[in-house]
Amino acid sequence: MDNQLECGRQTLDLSQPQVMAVLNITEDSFSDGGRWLNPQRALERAIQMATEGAGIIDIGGESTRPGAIPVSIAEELERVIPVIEAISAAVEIPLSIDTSKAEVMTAAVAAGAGMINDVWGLRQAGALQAAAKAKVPVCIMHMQGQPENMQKQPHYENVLEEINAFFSQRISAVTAAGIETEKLLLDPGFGFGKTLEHNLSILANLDTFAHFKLPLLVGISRKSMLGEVTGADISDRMPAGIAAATIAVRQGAKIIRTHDVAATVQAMKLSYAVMAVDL
Ligand code: 8Y4
Repeated sequence: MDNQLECGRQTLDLSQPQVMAVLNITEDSFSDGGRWLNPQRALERAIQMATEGAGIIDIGGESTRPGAIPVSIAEELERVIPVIEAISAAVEIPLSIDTSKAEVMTAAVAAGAGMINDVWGLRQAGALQAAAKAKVPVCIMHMQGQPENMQKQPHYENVLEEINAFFSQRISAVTAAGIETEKLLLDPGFGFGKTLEHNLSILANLDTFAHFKLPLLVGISRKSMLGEVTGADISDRMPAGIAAATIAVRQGAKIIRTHDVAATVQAMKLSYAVMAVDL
């Protein structure tokens, strides 16, 4: 079959749009309030996500929201490794590790993760080498600045051109480190060093990244751009998130990272059914 992404022992079918379910194992995550810190609760939620039709579960132990406090390697390992072990033994779908730290990438893949999702695009110490050794797919996300200060004064001459140039540069660096191009996914990083205007411009023009011929992943769910446009607060942004996901898949996005699994899966099924119409 074509368009199958091999994620370690699992496969992700990219012949149709897939939902990446967000599972935060953090104490300070304002979306989940730390409810998934306990491995048992995380496992229950993961089983529910898989049942709701998620194609992959993204497990993160380090909050990357603007202004978040960095987490130590030991703390991050303690949070995510037991959860990855438990979930990979219980669910069939691939797991992704949301981390920028080389040590966490290595341990997470050994524990059963089949993809690396790095908001730093493998720019932190040792990450290129760790990802090359892990031999699993890697999502390269664009971020201007760093989580501590990225929303201070985001500035671009041309946001689309600059993200394009970043992707080109990272593809070169990553392939030079021995990672196959076929293992890469690209993500413009909504909200990571971007104003509302930048985010809307990226969403309106996502198809400008199609020329790389790599799967596009996007994460818009619950983000402030949705609140800025609609006035809805964080717990009330799902309809706007669904609209954004639909706009993205219509332009070729293959993976939608979201907190709202069942609703997004349903919307993606409808979008794909319409996209498959050939007359
Ligand atoms: C409410 C809840 C409001 C969460 C904002 C947020 C992306 C990502 C994140 C993304 C990829 C987030 C780890 C930020 N966003 N990875 N990670 N793409 N690949 N904020 O857009 O969800 S964390």
